[in-house]
Amino acid sequence: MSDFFPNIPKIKYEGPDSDNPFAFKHYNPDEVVAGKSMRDHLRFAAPYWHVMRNPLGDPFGEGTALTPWDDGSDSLDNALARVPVFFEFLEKIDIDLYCFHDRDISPEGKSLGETHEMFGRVVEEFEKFQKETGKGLLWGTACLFGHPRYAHGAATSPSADVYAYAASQVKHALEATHRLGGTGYVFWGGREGYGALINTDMKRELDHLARFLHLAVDHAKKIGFEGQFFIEPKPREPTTHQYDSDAAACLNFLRQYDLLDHFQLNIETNHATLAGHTMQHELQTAIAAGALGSIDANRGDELLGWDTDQFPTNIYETTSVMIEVLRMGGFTKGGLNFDAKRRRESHEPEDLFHAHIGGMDAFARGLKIAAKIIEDGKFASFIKERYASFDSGIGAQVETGEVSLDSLDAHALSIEAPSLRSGRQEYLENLLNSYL
Ligand code: XUL
Ligand code: CO
Repeated sequence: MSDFFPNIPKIKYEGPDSDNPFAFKHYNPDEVVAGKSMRDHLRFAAPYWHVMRNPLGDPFGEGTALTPWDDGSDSLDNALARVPVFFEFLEKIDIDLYCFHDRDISPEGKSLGETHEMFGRVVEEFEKFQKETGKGLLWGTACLFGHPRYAHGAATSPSADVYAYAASQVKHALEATHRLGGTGYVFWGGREGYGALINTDMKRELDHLARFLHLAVDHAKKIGFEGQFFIEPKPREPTTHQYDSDAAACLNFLRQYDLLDHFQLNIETNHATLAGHTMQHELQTAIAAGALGSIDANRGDELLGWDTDQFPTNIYETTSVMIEVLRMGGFTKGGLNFDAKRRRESHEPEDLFHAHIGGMDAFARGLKIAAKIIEDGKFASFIKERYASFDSGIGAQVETGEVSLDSLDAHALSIEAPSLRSGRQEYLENLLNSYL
């Protein structure tokens, strides 16, 4: 394999005492934690859009990323030339899986037919490199938000022709995902929302979106794709209001339109915080509905308040994420996709490695700490005890549905007024810190 990162060695585990910046200090892929290797627990994936296509611009300045392998053109040849670079990156960073949007791996052609043709050619190249390297696809998706034709939405566009274009892209992206053995397919509805209600028929747009997702489910059946469909919630950015604004909104939509059997959620940390929730809140909301599927691992900047897609480095947060992942019994078709980019100032290829090493080590620590917390069972037994009044007597009857307002009224009248018990939040926060 050619060498696009000549000064970067293959990244290996050297342990917490190592001062080699190009080594893992905590991520030891084959080490077994809670009955499974770290590699299998964490199922890391790298996103093509950030690793290969993000120029690192911001709203006030152009991109800074140094990409000596890229001629800067939107040609098919350039798209093909990027593929070996990406697979070399995956090899060196020791990440087994990746994710892509159709339009970040191949360009838009002069016609839709030409676009699909070029896409097919690049997918062939991915297939070849997957075979050579043993890397696999976590999930694919279609970019239904970048092109100006989607300015009013894709599946929620007021134009039926735009809707058909979007459907055509999904058909091809889904078929490519199937061909590449992807275990999932994501919908992130970047433009599926509105800028203003004054020109919008919300009910019709929601109906169209649901129909669109059903069409994808039908097509998956037709082609034999058995991967998992995911919706990725995000509030605002880019639209004023996005229909998939948070986990609860997505679940309600999926339930209303009879889609809950076919979809799970792909929860992203920075989207959770933009929605005014913690990541753990979004994860628990999804888990409570049996619908947590996958995670886009990153973090926001508390001082900025937009989708900065930074690499996850906060051990407190990675621990809380891994507690939820372990509690749900681990990933099946999902994984931890680093939907994260370097800062504009970190523009050299080696920064890609520092960024991913940091994210992987932060999640490795989170995994180990979470496993210990769960093994010790102190939090679980505290919470169990806190709800113990529902384990027997009137509480148990509430849970089994054997009560009425009359029987609860009679019970309340027959007892002493309930005493107030402490929730011990600060005690538990101290206990949590003792593990970190
Ligand atoms: C956008 C975002 C997307 C999805 C895939 O904020 O997170 O990159 O992950 O479309
Ligand atoms: Co994402």
